[in-house]
Formats: sequence, C-alpha cells, structure tokens
Amino acid sequence: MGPFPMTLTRFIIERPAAHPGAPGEFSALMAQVGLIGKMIAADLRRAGLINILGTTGATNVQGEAVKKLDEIANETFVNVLQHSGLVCVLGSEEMEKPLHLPQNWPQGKYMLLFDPLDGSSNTDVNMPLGSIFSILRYDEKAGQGVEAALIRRGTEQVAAGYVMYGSSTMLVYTSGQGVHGFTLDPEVGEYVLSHEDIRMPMHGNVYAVNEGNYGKWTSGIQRFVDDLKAQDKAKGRPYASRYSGCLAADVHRILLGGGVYLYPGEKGKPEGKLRLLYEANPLALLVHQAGGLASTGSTPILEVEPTSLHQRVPFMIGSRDEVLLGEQFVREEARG
Ligand code: FBP
Repeated sequence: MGPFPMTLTRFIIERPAAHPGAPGEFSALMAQVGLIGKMIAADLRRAGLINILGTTGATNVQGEAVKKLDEIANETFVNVLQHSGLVCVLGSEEMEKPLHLPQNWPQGKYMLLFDPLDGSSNTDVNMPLGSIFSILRYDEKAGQGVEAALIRRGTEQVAAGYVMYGSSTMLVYTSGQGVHGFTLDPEVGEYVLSHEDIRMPMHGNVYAVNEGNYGKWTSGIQRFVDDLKAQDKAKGRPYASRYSGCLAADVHRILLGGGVYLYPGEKGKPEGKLRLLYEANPLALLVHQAGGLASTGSTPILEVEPTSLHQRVPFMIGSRDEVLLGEQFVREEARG
C-alpha cells in the first residue's frame, strides 16, 4: 500500500501553527465546509435526474431569480453549520439578513460568509460551479449586533476558499499560510492534498471577462481589454479569452496558470455586479496568499471598508503584472 494519503483533516492537524485558534476547532470547521462541498457535489451530479434544475419562482435579495440548486446549496450550508457548534453567525448571498445561531453561542467562535452556489447561469447546463466561503472570528462590537460583526475588511478574514464543482470536486483554501488544494477522492469520499502551496505565476496569457458588456465599461477598462487582445506577438498578445460564467472556476484557472479575471463597474453602475464580503474578499485573500493581486481598479480589495452585507464592488483579480496593468489604465483614465 502506498503512503497514507494527506487528507484535509490530517493536513490541518499536522500544521497547528498554520491554522487560526485551536487547531481542533478550525480543522473541525474545515471538515464541515468539506462535508458541505461533498453534499452539494452529490446533488449536482444527479441534478438532472432528481428534478432540482430550474428556478423556485422566488427572487433573492440581489433581485435574481432563485435557482432550486441555489436554495438547496444554501440550506446545506445552514443545516450543516447550525449543527456544528462552531459557527454562531452566517451571512449568505441567498439570505437578506444574517442568520444568528444562538444554539452555537458562546462556544461557536467563528462566523461564515458564503456564496452557496457561484455561477448561477451554469446550474441548468452542467457547466462548472463553485461555493465560496470566508471565515471570520466572532467579535461583536458592543451593542452593534451580528450584522455589524459580519461587515469587516477582508484583512480580518482568518481563512477563506472555495469548493469547485468541475470534472473533479476540489476544495482550495488559505488560513494565511499559503494556498492549498485538495481533490475529493470519490472512491474514499475524502479530500486528499493534490496542490500544496499554490504559487500564482506573476504573468499569464488568459483573460476572463463578459465582453458582451464592453459598451457599458468606462474607457480605462475598454483600453485595458483592448490591450490584452492586441495583435502583438512581441508583447505576448493577444491573450486567450477564457470566461466560464463561474467566478470560482475562472479564478481557479488563473490561480494555477496566471492571467486576469475582471467584472468591472459600468457607466451608471460603478459598483459592478460581484459582492464584496462573500465573493471578492475570500478570493482576494486566496490570491494574495498565492502571490497575486485583487483590486477595485484603484483600491486593493482587502482594504475596502465595507458598509453593508450585500454591497457590490468592481473587481479585478489575478497575476500581479496583469492587475497592475489594469490599475494603470484606470489611473490614466482618471487623470483624463
Ligand atoms: P452568482 O453568485 O449569482 O452566480 O453571480 C456571480 C457570477 O455568476 C460569477 O460566477 C460569474 O463570473 C458572473 O456572475 C457571471 O455574470 P454575467 O452573466 O453577467 O457575465
């Protein structure tokens, strides 16, 4: 028999220094996040067979039609974490208000912000999907309530990551000491270390953006994307366009191979589409830990002072060279 596999739980327990708070609690929490990923992956694999495609008929706080799979994924997060005893507050893309879990108080030291199913336009067409999560330590500012406790800068995250539902299911996370990827072994039902200490290339050759919105962008972003598409072999251009419709999947590709993903602001909608607390912040922490950058175009995402649970933010993330170039085009536009 070969070497005993490095499972997610073993990895965390064997690296206590690399994990926040009591390693036991943190590894238990990550094991719960892993369980959520397994349960959602199982639903996705059978989605077309068990009548869970399509919409519920409801509209969420984002004003989007709720997919049945969005609801199932959200319920899976809530059900697993409320019985964990580890998490006392939850904030989700699918829930207008945070969910306080008094039954987990005061022993539950953590709070979780999450996008239960990222890539909603892919749910019914068997394309990649993800779940994105951000872990904070509970710290209620006197009298400010649980919502205020959740609305924190990205630099205050103790851990973050995503589960990606692609040809294989992968859990990728950081707790501030590097970025590590685990592949779910369907035979054993365990996450096994497959990508230790991921380092993002400083420079890539792919870009991911919905170019259908080109006409809505400001000139700085238009010129940035034009530059990436220029016919200029000497400058390693044109870049290849790779946009999957799933942020987690596009960031996963860029984390491993370099490049840039952007969802910019638009004329009349400068805040863009993506949500700061449970999409941009967790992915920004990951990418920074892997040597990349994440920006609004002018401000590092992790330094954006949040004001509300579901606030949106213009988003640019990826290899250092590409994000710095994107910021340069935005600055030049601002200089006029
Ligand atoms: P959801 O979390 O609602 O899926 O929204 C995020 C997202 O689907 C990203 O995964 C993706 O990159 C982007 O929005 C796609 O948006 P658009 O369809 O406007 O290009």
